[in-house]
Order: sequence, then C-alpha cells, then structure tokens
Amino acid sequence: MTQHQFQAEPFALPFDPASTALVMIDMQRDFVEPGGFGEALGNDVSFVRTAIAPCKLVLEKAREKGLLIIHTREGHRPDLSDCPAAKLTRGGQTFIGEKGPMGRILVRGEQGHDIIPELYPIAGEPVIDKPGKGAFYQTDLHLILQNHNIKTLIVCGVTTEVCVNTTVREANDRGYECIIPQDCVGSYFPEFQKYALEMIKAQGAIFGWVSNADAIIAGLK
Ligand code: C5J
Repeated sequence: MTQHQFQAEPFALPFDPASTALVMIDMQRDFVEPGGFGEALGNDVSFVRTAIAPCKLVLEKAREKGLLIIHTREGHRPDLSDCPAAKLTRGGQTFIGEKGPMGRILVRGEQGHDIIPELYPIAGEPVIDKPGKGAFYQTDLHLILQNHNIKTLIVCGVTTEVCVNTTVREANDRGYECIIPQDCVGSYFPEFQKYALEMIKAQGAIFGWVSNADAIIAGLK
C-alpha cells in the first residue's frame, strides 16, 4: 500500500486520509471583510484576505476527497454571558458586543460573525462556535474528532498568531498532528505571520508542520 504524505517543513508528514480532517478557523466577516472587528481595531484586512483563494482550493479538494471538514467561529451569546470581563474590555476603541457596520461585533447570529460566502460550510460540515481563541476551549471539537478517529489536522484560517496558533497548540497537546498550509493562514502583521509559522515547525516540528496549499492538494490526490 502506498503511504500518503504531505510535503512540509521540517520534514514530510505521513497521513491517512481516513483519519485526517480539515479545520477552517474563524474565516468570519468580522476578521476578513472591510467593516468588521479586525478593521475596527485598526488592521488592514488585505493582509488576511490573501488566504481566501488558497483556502478555497484546499476546501474544494478536501470535499472532493471526503475528508471531515470543520469550521469554527469566534463569538459570543447575545447577552455576552460567555464572554469574560477581561476579554470584553480589550480592543482599545471597539469592543465585543458593540454595534459595528455588520451588526454587533463577535456576537452569534450577527452578519459579521458569520463565515465569508467564499468558504461557507455546506450541509454535513460541523460548525464549532467557540468563545475563546483556541477551538478546543469550551467546545465539543475534541469529541467530534475522536468520534471520527481523526489523528491529523490540516489547519487553515485566521489569524495565524492568535486563533490558529492557539488551536494548533491545544491540538498538539491532545495528540493530533497538525499541518498548516502557510498561504491558507493570515495575519494582519507580516512579522507575526512569519514568526508564528516558524514557532510551529521549530525544534523538529514542536507543535506541527508547515506546508502550502499546493502541497496539501498534491498530497490528497
Ligand atoms: C483574533 C482570531 N485575532 N480568530 N481572533 O482575535 O484569531
């Protein structure tokens, strides 16, 4: 039997498609579209929008190959009862729960909280609503992955140094092997993008592997 592998750094990662899932982190309007939370915080969303097209290619290939596909959204209940006070007061000028151009910022059910149309989930793809940065914190992600016997995670989305990195660290501690296609993740800060990826693959893949969309697609063929 030929073994599947993804070309990656610091070395190629063997995987079994049957135990591999794609996790699309927080590709929400609030983070990647003009007028959302990300922009309200003073960020240039063009830096994160570069991830949309490569993410779409990986998503389409994963769907074609029948991988488990999971989407996450960062956000809170309308009454904000699941948002710690320490998080509510962050942001400088714009705060979670306040009215923004796309509805209340990072509140479930609002337009800005939803996933961008280009990467919208289809029927059967679980959507995890997470109150924190990490996708495992106070969610049923681990349970869903275990029930599908998942061992390898392809992690895409935004932002590289915040919710992607936090989720990869959480996943690594739970025994998953994570591979991050670098063109499928985005940061508002180019230097954070660079170092967040370096941190993952350093010291012999201390948290995971770094690859790119083409290599993921080639590996899945
Ligand atoms: C942030 C995220 N950056 N999804 N959230 O606050 O990375």
